[in-house]
Amino acid sequence: MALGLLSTLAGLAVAELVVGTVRGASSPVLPVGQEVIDIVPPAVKDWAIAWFGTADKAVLILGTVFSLAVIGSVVGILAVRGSRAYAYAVTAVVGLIGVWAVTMRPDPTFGKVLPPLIGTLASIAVIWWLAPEPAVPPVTASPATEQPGVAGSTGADRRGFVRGAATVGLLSLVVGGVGRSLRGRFAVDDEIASLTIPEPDDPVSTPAAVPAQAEAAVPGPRDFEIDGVESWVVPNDDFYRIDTALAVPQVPRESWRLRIHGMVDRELELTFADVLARPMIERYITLSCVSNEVGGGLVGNALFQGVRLKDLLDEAGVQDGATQVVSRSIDGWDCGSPTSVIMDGRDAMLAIAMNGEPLPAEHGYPARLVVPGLYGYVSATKWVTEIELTRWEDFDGYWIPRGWAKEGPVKTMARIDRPRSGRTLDANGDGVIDIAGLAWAVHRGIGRVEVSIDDGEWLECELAGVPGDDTWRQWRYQWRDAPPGEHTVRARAYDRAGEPQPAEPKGVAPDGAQGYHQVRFSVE
Ligand SMILES: Nc1nc2c(c(=O)[nH]1)N[C@H]1C(S)=C(S)[C@@H](COP(=O)(O)O)O[C@H]1N2
Ligand SMILES: [Mo]
Repeated sequence: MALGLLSTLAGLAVAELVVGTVRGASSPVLPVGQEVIDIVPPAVKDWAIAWFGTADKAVLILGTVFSLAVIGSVVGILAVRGSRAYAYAVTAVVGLIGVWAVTMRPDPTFGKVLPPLIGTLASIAVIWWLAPEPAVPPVTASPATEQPGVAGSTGADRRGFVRGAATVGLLSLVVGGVGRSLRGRFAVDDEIASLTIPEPDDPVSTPAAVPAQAEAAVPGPRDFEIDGVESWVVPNDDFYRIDTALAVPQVPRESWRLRIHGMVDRELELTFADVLARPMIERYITLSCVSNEVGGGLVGNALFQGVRLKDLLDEAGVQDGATQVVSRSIDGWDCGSPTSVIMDGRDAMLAIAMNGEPLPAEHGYPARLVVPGLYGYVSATKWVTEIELTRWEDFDGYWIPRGWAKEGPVKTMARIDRPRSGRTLDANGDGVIDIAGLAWAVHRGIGRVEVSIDDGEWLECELAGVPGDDTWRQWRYQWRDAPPGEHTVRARAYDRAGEPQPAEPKGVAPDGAQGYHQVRFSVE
């Protein structure tokens, strides 16, 4: 068993070394896990997200490593029992799965196949070196006879094995460590830190430049700054992250290109410098995930800067009948949005900055799409490299065959941040309890929020200011003379047109959760 684990370790370590020398290659564990993500039925994935939340990736990687360890142990037992041929065969099959997974990823290159290939060879070499010779000379036709009975192999000598094992173990750690540190060369952290974002031509601070937004703007503080309520702007480090990428794609901006093609009059290909040289807008936009449960945290508001998608598409010349804008990322993920939505004048953009900084790698560096009013899964492609104009019926994005709706407008929703469920609150000195949270109806705007305490009448809440209709809005209700004991509170929002959020409770699939957020709490 120890032998098998060692051969697995050595294989992974050598693979890691290869990863450190080939740009774009990844540890074999990742493509395999990635294939698992793409192949498992949607129900399993929903279950994983529900159980592990954003730790689902770590769990999957651990699971893959654990499976490798189990298989490794079996290989070790096989090898020690004298069935070396089986040990080699199982190792080779595992290696082939690794190679296969790489070839299934977008843009497979020869270099990317090397880590699982060379890693497998290393595993096999370790078995060959450390596995004992069969005690009984093999009968002809036994699998073992197919193996070269090399004189140098260590044989059954226990001390020899321990020495060999220690050598392999140590070497693996060193080799793996060197690979890890070499790999750091390919990370984009440094170039992100050194990127200066030009001033936007149409900044958010001069509403005059934003007629549509200015009309919907409401003056006043955007943040009531109430304890326990999420801040109106979510800092980049706290912003929720959802994607199918097991390892964050590291895309150097020098190599990045955006190709706009399909049903257009002129194909465009932009470099990052081309994007920087274009007129840019700056807007607060609330991004939300279709997998967000009622009351959940997969939603956030940030200041995005970038080039209007409409400008780019107008330049390319959208042809009649091109009803779908398909966008693809460097890691093969894709989605489709209605052309009519992208072109209707809203601030859909190719974003390169978030909250005044270059896009963080996790949020799509060097460039991503953001479309106010659509859930991320049908619009917000990170690490975007391709935009294709096509017909609505001719293509379905990544999540559509997996059971999600093809159109994904963001549903109106109110979330209670304070009190938290199960919390006990003290009334303020003046006997007031703040009930507060956030509400969003992205691109329609929030017009009203109400709460109902202990199933009582609906009470109108105070609303914070907003720059326009594309962001969430803080709200609060100051509850006076709250009696001690157990209470419940529910909240509901209306968009600016007066449309209330849907009341009937529904889960996240296929088109987003709905229903009123309710919180139980007590007052002392
Ligand atoms: N390349 C890529 N882009 C993607 C996704 C993805 O899986 N891959 N997920 C989308 C989904 S479902 C959401 S909700 C948003 C989340 O963006 P964020 O991680 O910056 O918050 O990104 C979208 N863009
Ligand atoms: Mo999402």
